[in-house]
Amino acid sequence: MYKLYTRANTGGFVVEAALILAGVPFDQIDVPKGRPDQAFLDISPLNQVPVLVLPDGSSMTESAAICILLAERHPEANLAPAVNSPDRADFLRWMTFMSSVIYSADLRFFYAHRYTTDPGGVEAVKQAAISEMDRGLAILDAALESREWLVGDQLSLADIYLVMLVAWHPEIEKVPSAWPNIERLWAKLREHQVMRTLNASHSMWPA
Ligand SMILES: N[C@@H](CCC(=O)N[C@@H](CS)C(=O)NCC(=O)O)C(=O)O
Repeated sequence: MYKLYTRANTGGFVVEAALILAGVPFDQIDVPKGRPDQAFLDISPLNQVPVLVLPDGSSMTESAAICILLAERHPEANLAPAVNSPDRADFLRWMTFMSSVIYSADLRFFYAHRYTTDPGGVEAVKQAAISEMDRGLAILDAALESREWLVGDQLSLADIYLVMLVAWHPEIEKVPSAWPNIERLWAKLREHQVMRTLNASHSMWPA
């Protein structure tokens, strides 16, 4: 059985969504923020969630990689375009783009003190992080132009990953006017039954 180490309103959101959509049973362990125990550090050396322990007992970090693996292991759930689908390249591209560009910009905003040795520089790190989020979201908004879904012609984990990231934007009120295509996707996912259920425990956005 899978075991998901997570915490509300973190990257564990999309992994939990993937497991639920795949219809596979899993144990969920809440990892409180703060001082970790050694057992958790052994599977997550950066003390970050999510961590997924696989049925064979091995474990992995990195939300995008976890999503890609779950989609591969549960093809019947259509969590992503199939490995040989023409849409696969877009899926891999956007998952990696979102985790490397936007998720990391979120971390620079929320953990700004880690990204400067100048105590007076924290605000500048935060502002630069917002600019980088905005640059990435503009690219994704353009990719969504005239498309219902980010990848292919149906919901995939890329859409859920994008909505998770946009929900963390520190200037959330600007989403509808700045990125109308992302807002359109988000509005649709806010009505999705699994997202509604998950949001009740994660409080990613106002119900
Ligand atoms: N690259 C990792 C980032 C994971 C991450 O930064 N998780 C945050 C929560 S969203 C965390 O656990 N932060 C605690 C910390 O960095 O101390 C991923 O994509 O899974």
